Amino acid sequence: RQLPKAQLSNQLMFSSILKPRPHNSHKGRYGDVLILGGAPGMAGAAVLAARAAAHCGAGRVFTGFIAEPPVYDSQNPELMFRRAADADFSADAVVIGPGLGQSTAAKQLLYKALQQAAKLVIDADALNLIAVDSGLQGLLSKRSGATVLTPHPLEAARLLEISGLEVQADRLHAARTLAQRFSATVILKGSGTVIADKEGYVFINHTGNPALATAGTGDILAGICGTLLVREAPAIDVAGLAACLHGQAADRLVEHGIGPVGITSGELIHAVRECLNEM
Ligand code: B4P
Ligand code: MG
Repeated sequence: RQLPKAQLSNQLMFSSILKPRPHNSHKGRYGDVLILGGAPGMAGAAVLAARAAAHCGAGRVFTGFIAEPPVYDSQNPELMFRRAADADFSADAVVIGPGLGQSTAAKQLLYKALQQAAKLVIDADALNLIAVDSGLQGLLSKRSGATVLTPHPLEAARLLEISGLEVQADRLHAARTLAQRFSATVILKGSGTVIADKEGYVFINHTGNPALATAGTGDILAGICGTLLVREAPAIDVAGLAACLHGQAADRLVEHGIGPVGITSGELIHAVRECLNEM
């Protein structure tokens, strides 16, 4: 069927990542994704990232909770839950941050995650911990595996030690500075998400709308990004695709009369899956 123009160009732009699944394939081929976070009172953030990972095609999704782990997720019982302290870091991609909190246990977990070879997405309180700890900053800058930081403007401001207003006044500069300072790919979130890497490449994402201005959507983006990172492609392309897909899903919900007010995480995650399969 006819694709809208924007969707067609996104498809061409990301065609190197969007390969069809061979008939004779198995879950081992699509990667293990490990989500780390879920402190007491914030377990839901880690669950949202894990659900998003499962809906983006991860072979297996493990979640390590700082809090006592839920027995299972009744909506997505294929997700595997354990204590963060027992997490197996042999996953292909690790997402650390959703609902992580800033406890000593959270900081220790982040130290460990930064020293692993796995591809890594760093979100939320993991970014806030890095902003105030030079040891963590040193480990981050030395990492050899692909690393994606997903700050919203306030998290970016903490990392750069400037105000949120200054970040917003020159979002391109803020994203590029973060990418260079921490030797990582950066997704600076918000309307007109900026994706930048340390080589100086930049994308500005035009999908998305204020339906995304609600709690939990950032956790979903982190789960999408971790899962797509398993694919063999430059981190900046993966980060661009993740932001594009996340926004496109929200645009679809609004087109269908769901939102912009009151979209829920489940609706967004299902729309992400639809957009990814169409792409
Ligand atoms: P937290 O309390 O740390 O919020 P959170 O747990 O990180 O929420 P969540 O993970 O669900 O959402 P996130 O923003 O990561 O901090 C929130 C506070 O930070 C706010 O109260 C505000 O003070 C500040 N802040 C956050 N974003 C800001 C912004 N853009 N400008 C100024 N201050 C800001 O992820 C949200 C996702 O939705 C991202 O992918 C984002 O790109 C997308 N999104 C949100 N609004 C959008 C829009 N209008 N258009 C397109 N995309 C949008
Ligand atoms: Mg967030």
